[in-house]
Amino acid sequence: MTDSPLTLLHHIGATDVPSDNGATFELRSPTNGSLVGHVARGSAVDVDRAVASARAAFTRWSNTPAPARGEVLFRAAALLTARKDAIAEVMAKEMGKRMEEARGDIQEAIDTMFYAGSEGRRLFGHTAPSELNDKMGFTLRRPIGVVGVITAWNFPVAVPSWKILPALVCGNTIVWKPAEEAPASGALFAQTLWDAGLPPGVLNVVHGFGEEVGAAIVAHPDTKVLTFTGSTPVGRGIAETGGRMLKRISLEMGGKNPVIVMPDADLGLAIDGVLWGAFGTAGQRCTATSRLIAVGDAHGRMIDELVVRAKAMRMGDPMDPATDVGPLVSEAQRGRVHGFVERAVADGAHLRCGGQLPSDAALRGGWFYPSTILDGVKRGSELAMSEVFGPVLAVIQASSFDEAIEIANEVPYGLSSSIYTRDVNQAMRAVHRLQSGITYVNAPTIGAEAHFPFGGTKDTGNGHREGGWAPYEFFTELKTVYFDYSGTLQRAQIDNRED
Ligand code: UN1
Repeated sequence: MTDSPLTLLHHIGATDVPSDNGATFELRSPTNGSLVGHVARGSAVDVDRAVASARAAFTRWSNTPAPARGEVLFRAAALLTARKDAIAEVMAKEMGKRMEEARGDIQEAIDTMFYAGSEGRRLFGHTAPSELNDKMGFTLRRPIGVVGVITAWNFPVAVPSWKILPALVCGNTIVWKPAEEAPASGALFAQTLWDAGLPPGVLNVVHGFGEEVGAAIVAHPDTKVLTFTGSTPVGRGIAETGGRMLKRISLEMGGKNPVIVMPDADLGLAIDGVLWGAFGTAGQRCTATSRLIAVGDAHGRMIDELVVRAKAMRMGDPMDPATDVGPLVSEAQRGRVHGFVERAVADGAHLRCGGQLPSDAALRGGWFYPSTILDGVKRGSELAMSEVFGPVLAVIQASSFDEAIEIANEVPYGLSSSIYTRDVNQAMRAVHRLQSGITYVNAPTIGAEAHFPFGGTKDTGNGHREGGWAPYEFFTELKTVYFDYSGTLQRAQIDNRED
């Protein structure tokens, strides 16, 4: 990769195109403010063209046999594997993810390519006997049409892959708005699909901002399916607009993910897990561990070491292997995170480490924020309840397993949760009682794998799951076929009754 700024255009049909009105925006590195590129800034006009292109491509793509659609993904997986390091560098540069984690982000998309590609040879339906002779029933999965995809910046390749790849294998065509904070690595992921032979118009990319491009995708009468990852307020707005238009909508939103540590746990393991869960990706994950619920004396036995280890984490350039924590994605995001910390302190929480903007000259050019631990966070307080999306851990004490479960469940979100214990009965009880889409036992709240369903309860989502086998139902219309080979009129519920 060269260091000269990139030029990023929309991709509509077979070609890269500028915005209809010529507008662009600057993409700057959150590490040092350097110019990463100039990006086309789309509007409703560009979305309209992209949707028309996706509609035009639908007939041919939806009639391509599903195994052949899957083979495109296998070819793309080989390309993405070969380009993994180069794309990781672009990702690290544009949104500040550490190289090791950026590679992991891309690996998750490679894994999804293999899973989704092979789904082209399944897309199973059901068969069942009919209540009448010489008749049978079965189901088929049919593509729906144009899917509008809107994604967040924190997993610029993995999360889009969870949406785009199943949608493609199911025979739909796509208009995608990557996050404006991380459009370049997303575009390189899309490029692997085009280079692998995805026909023109099947995947169209329009860059830009939510109010301009995202809103136009949501409101367009021809995007029959919408899939979104981002904040709960934005997701609610999408559900309102899309709901009125009877669109099928999958929303993946916030989290306030707890790790419960029981006194009988392997505390060394729990400390490793909490640090990785809370401060990996600088806490900028929907799944980040944002609450430690320490039960009984687990609190006193782990808090000091947790603080010492968090203090020792090195902020720095995401390209430097010695860095533990990269920058936050933007000045606005850092301001937001710091605001949460300041209000928590004012509310009586005990700041044990971090919580201050770094003064080190080497870090002043970027949006760095130290790993921060607040102890004694009160139940029901803002920091106990709200998603921060930064490297901030709220520590809450509980006196018993039951109280810990109650605290874990009292937030509006339900994405991921975790319990550390050596007691299998207690672990299994927690699995049943924790109100979240994902629960880990003796592991932190992050680390979802491509072949399992991902998503959450309550305000985290609207009932759908990405990952694994789940999205293939979402991206298809179920058709039930009754096949009567009796040659006579057979009336269900009537002709097979003796009474
Ligand atoms: C997200 O934060 O939006 O489980 C996705 C994890 C990652 C995916 C996170 N595999 O943390």
